[in-house]
Amino acid sequence: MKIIRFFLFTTLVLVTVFSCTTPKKKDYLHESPEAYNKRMKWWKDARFGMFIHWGIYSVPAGVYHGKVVPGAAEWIMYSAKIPVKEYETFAREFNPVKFNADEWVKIAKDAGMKYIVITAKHHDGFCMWHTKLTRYNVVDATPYKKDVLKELSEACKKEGMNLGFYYSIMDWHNPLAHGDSFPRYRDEYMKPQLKELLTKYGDIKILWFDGEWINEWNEQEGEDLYNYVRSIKPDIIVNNRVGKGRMGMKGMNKGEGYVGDFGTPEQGILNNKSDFSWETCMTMNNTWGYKKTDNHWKSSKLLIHNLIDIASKGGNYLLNVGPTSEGIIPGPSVTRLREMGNWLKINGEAIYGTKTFMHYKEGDNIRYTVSGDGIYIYAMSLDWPGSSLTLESVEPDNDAIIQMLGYVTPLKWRIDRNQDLQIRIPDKMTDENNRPGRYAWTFRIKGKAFPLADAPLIRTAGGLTGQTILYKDTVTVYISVNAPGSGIHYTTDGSFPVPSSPVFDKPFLLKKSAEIKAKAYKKGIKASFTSDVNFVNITQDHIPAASFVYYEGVWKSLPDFSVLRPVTKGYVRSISTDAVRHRDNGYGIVYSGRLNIPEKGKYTFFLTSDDGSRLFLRNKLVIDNDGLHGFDTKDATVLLKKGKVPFRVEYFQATGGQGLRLMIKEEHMKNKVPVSLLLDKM
Ligand code: FHN
Repeated sequence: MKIIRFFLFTTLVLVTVFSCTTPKKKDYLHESPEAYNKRMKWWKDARFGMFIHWGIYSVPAGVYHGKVVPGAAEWIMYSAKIPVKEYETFAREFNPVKFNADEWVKIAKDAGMKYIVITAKHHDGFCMWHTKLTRYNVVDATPYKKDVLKELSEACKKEGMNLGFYYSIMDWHNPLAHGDSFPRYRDEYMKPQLKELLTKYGDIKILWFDGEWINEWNEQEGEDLYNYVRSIKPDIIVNNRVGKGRMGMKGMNKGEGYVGDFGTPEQGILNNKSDFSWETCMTMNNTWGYKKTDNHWKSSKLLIHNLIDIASKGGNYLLNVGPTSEGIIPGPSVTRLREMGNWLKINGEAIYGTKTFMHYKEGDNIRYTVSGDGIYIYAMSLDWPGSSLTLESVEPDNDAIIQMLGYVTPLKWRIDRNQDLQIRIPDKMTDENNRPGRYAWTFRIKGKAFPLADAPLIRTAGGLTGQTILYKDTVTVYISVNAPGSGIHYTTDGSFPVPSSPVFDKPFLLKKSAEIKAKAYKKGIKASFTSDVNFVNITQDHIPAASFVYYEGVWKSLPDFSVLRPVTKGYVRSISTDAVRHRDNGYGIVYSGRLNIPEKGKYTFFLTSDDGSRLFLRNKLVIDNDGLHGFDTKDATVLLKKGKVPFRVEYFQATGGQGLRLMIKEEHMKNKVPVSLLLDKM
């Protein structure tokens, strides 16, 4: 008995001593919402940052052995299967003598960007700082011999620009980073490098991990790495690619509890607001790293509209530049950033430090934000509103002063007969030179949200919805709304539904084309947004069309649709998925109809799809483009007589990219045209 007592006593003493002397590793994974919000505040207020993909991949710049390598330029080592030893020689050609860190920071600052995230180490493993862990770095391996991250960090400090580093967990250069030796890469290489980056380059604010998809990495290691970097720099902000929560390019987590401070949608924008912090990262063309042949630049208008849309949903916009191996940010990028900066100089208060509004949008062209103090509502119009702007979802204070940002004189406004806010636009602004800026205009309103339910759902018995619904002969119309205690009022002549308009109390039959509008009212007060659907009777109006049958399922190749139960069926005026699909992944569509072949001749069909598709003419397979693949095209040439030719297109989408296109070219035609132009009347 004495021995047991002695053992227990000794253990107790050891545990007490040990726990007092070894510092307890702080667990940052269970931070309080208050602490999280405090740490994230500057980042959420910032809204707009510059992503920089810069490395020795800018030397080949997307071209290898004289051939343009498909895909993003920073992947060239992988895409062109360049042996490590050969790829390393690019370091000897990397000499950014025109690099001027102050200039880069000024470009970002003039664009209205509040932070910069630059690639410290991308997948190729080349280190853009003077790391002690390998000589495969910008100081030891290039003729430039200077630490570009140090230059940039100093320039950022001078200008008060927040700086973050991108770090790829995946590493194609370090032999330890594959297979069983990965834990050594993680502990003996990756962690020490991250410590260098967090302690030798000033007040680093963000770690932007990537390449987490590799099999060697798991969520547990992500949590450990998150704790590790925050133990070095507690206020650091870390994206969700530190762990395994990300749902691919959609970027948000597949559930609760995954590690990381914000979601990272890539090349796309969330469809709605999100309670979880998020940041869309996007290229201005189609490549992150510099690619000499990629001049597919997004317009300044689109980039500004993206920023507005993202802000209205509470997100950040991390917009990429890919500098050349000389250290130059491409001119088209600089031009666009300058235009964004000009827009933000006028409208920035509607973006920076704002919160989301009850309704983040109205129609297709209005986005809302709310000032951080809640006093102002900002309505941003993505197209020029003309002589007046009508807003359904804002109730201005009685004495509200409504202004357009960039124009001092308060605007005239009233509540119109539809109970909506109507803002008068000064006549002189008909001349666009008299307008405050270009691309989008912000109206600042003191008031509150008018609580409105979503617009009533107008559909057919078969579940067809959308802005335009084609039908044959007759169609039964159903209308529903989620606005308890209200009545649905509708019109069939395109006029605005008011409380005196007919009440929808049962489905009704349509026999001709009609524009139907519907709105909920409760005791005469508007209770929903307004729906507007065009029903087109393709029989009566002799509209060329094709029929479609829509299915949902998960396939790796085209299924036998004849044994599947359709979700909906209807008619389309073009062979495309947008008007038909109900979701982005896991669906199939069969189109059929007749083509009016104008004259006898040789016709080449071009069938492009992501994922699989097939074309049949007179029920005979003509093109087989089936399978899981990118937006690939297959073609076939057939001899056709003049007249009507029955066709069928089968298509399925698994996941990722999606799309379908069917073009045709007669042998004497200069260009191919959409097959839709040859559709026969149903
Ligand atoms: O593979 C990388 C790619 O090169 C680029 O860095 C993007 C930017 O977010 N991230 C990965 C693709 O998801």
